Amino acid sequence: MRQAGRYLPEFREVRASHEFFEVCRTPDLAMEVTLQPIRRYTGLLDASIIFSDILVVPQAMGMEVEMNPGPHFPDPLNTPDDISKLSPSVDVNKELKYVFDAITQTRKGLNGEVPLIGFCGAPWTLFSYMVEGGGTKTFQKSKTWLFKYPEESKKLLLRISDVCVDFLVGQAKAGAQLLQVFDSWAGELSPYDFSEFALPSLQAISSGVRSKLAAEGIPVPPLILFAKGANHALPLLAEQGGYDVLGIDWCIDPVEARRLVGDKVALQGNMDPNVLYGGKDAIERTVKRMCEGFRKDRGTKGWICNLGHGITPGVDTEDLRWFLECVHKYSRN
Ligand code: 1CP
Repeated sequence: MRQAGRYLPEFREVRASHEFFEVCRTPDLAMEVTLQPIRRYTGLLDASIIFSDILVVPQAMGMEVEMNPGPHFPDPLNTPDDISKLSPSVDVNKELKYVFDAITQTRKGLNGEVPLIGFCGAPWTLFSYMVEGGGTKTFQKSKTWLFKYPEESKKLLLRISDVCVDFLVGQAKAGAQLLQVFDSWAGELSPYDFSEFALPSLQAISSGVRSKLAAEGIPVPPLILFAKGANHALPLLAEQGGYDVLGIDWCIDPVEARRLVGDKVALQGNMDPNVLYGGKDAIERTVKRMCEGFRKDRGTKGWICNLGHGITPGVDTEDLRWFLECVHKYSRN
């Protein structure tokens, strides 16, 4: 997850001759970079994630997004009046067909080796990019919206949810076998504001995806939510979120996370990705402790081993292999 490709030389090679969104929009290229880690780490990975980005949803809603090298919106939503600049209705089957095509093609390319995860960004995280016009450390503009225009903010958040529902439903139909929602900036909100602004839009996604797929007689794949930094919300999300799996970052101990969610959900996580810079001994020690923390007898719902956020570009590919080998070794029992 998280711009993970960049640590791989074979990914950087593809990017040297293709723009970021060109890779997203070209099913052959999206499949190629999705398969790269699966090929390199044969037998060590249990799932793949489709190559795309959370920002394809704002694009589908009518906003221009550049990647140079981080996301940049030349014309962000400065005030609620700017909402009128968004497309009044979004036909995801037209606007995001390229993602669906990439998923179907990648499923064929994977040939049953590992399942394929589809994903989207969470409304609050997408809202912050659409309002700020890119990444931010202060969240000044998006917080101004929340506190100055709370009703308009809620409306926009739910409007983004509607697009996310159709997008995830389309990904499931195209062949995605799990669906993950990334709320990367959930931790920027107070517990009160998380419940007020982020939670309703996350619930709208889980309930919308479940009911729309059920209405068409299509099995609902497991739904994963990663609300980074919002560990305070784990009990609430386990109880009311509507997701099967909750991702956790490294700022919570696995035993504590399991205690907070009980047996309601599976957990996914949570090693600090920066441990990958610490060398083989540090990686082994940390993986061993993580596996012990998520031990099976601590809960009947499972654990998906993952990092607590994405792999950063400087990670050594052989240190990552060592991480995966340690996971297999210490999670066996
Ligand atoms: O030049 C490049 O290749 C850009 C690097 C890159 C990549 C490889 C970006 C730009 N996006 C991606 C792919 C991507 N993004 C995936 C596919 C799997 C993978 O290769 O990692 C996924 C799941 C994402 C999701 C994503 N994009 C998130 C949610 C997860 C997270 O990181 O918290 C977010 C916040 C984004 C926005 C984004 N896209 C790219 C960058 C550099 C950023 C973050 C910028 C910022 O910090 O604001």
